Amino acid sequence: MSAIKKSKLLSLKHFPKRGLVGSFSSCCKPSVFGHVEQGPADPIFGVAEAFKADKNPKKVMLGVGAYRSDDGKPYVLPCVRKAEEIVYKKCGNHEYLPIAGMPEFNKVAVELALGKDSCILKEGLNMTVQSLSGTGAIRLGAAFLGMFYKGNKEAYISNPTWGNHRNVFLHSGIPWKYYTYYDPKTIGLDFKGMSENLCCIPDESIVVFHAVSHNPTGVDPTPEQWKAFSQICMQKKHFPFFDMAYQGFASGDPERDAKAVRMFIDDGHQVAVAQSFAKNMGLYGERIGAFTFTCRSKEEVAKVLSQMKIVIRAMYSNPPTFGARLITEILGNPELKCLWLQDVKCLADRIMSCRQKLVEALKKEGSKKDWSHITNQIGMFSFTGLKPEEVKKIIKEFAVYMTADGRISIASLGSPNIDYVAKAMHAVTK
Ligand code: KET
Repeated sequence: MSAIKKSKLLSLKHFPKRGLVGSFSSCCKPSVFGHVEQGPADPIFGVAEAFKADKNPKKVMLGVGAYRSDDGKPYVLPCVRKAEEIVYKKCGNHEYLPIAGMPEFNKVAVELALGKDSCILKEGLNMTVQSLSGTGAIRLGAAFLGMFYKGNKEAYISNPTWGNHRNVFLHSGIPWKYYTYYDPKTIGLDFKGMSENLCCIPDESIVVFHAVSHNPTGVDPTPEQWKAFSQICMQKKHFPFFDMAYQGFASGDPERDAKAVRMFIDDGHQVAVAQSFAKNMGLYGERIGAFTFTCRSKEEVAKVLSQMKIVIRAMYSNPPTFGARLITEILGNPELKCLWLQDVKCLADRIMSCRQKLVEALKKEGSKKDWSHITNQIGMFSFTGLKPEEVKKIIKEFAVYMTADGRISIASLGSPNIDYVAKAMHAVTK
């Protein structure tokens, strides 16, 4: 028998018989994925899945941080609508972008973060690339540090933090550890604990800071406290890694919200800055962001960029165009930029007024608890202080969905649901 015939016989004999009603699940060859275990649902997007499945007509979704208009609908910023028209009229092509992204976009993005007058930008000491929104920016920075960082290759993240920080650093080959951040007793920053922690972790550690609007607590350091952290990081030679997902969202003023990042740079630190345009431009699904390392020389910028391009090429080759075109129009055109500044101020103001309204509604319901932290906190979220069993109860009995740590997206509150949410919060906390 020829070799070909022999191998044909072998393959036929070993091929599972699937009659007309047979299926791949009854196949006799064990699956290569047989050992894979069920993973836990994402602590944030998992809430959205549970919400979708709930049949309660009164259900309210406060889990994912996405801005809603007062009537609870997704909201497209007026400046974005105008930019869309301009982009469509320009009738651009669908060619690949360069690996590092659209150069015009990278320029306006980093200018927004560091300030147009930044010495770093004037001297060309920034390595900036376009990224897949804020998550993608952090991922690029982490991947680069995983390969090239010579200091203590551990990421110190705040306790608590945005749940995905752990994943992103771990998947980039960088183990993470917590530093003290939040004090549940004062519902504020544990300044002493955090300072002590930053002093006693190994020198040259990577320290991840929320540049503004700390997620999930809504508690930001004061300028004096930032100064103290900057000094500690300088003494300890830590590498500050800023996650800047909410520039403009906290105060309504993007310049003011960039103060911490700019202070660290002015103090002489080399930093990483991961920017997202999901929230401050309402471009969640467009996945548009930017990542910057500040360097010490132009030669260093060129070398770091060359390696970053290799990282990007291996991950996703090059980024998408649409979001970059929109942002370039908005930030690069003085008229549209002015409109955006008004838009982002409106978002921030509505969030602040929702905080107020929620506290008033809780009082109206008869709650005697002190809810002043809701109005003191800043940004998209409020860390309500609801305990895990209260969160379970509010979801089960009222279909008010939030993350298990009691975080609510204030930006999802509005006229149709605010009284109902207050009633539910009072019922589970009295
Ligand atoms: N950093 C922080 C602190 C953050 O809250 C988010 C998103 C991101 C980065 C990433 O955003 P991106 O969409 O990749 O630009 N937070 C909301 C959504 C999410 O979990 O992805 C949230 O906390 O609900």
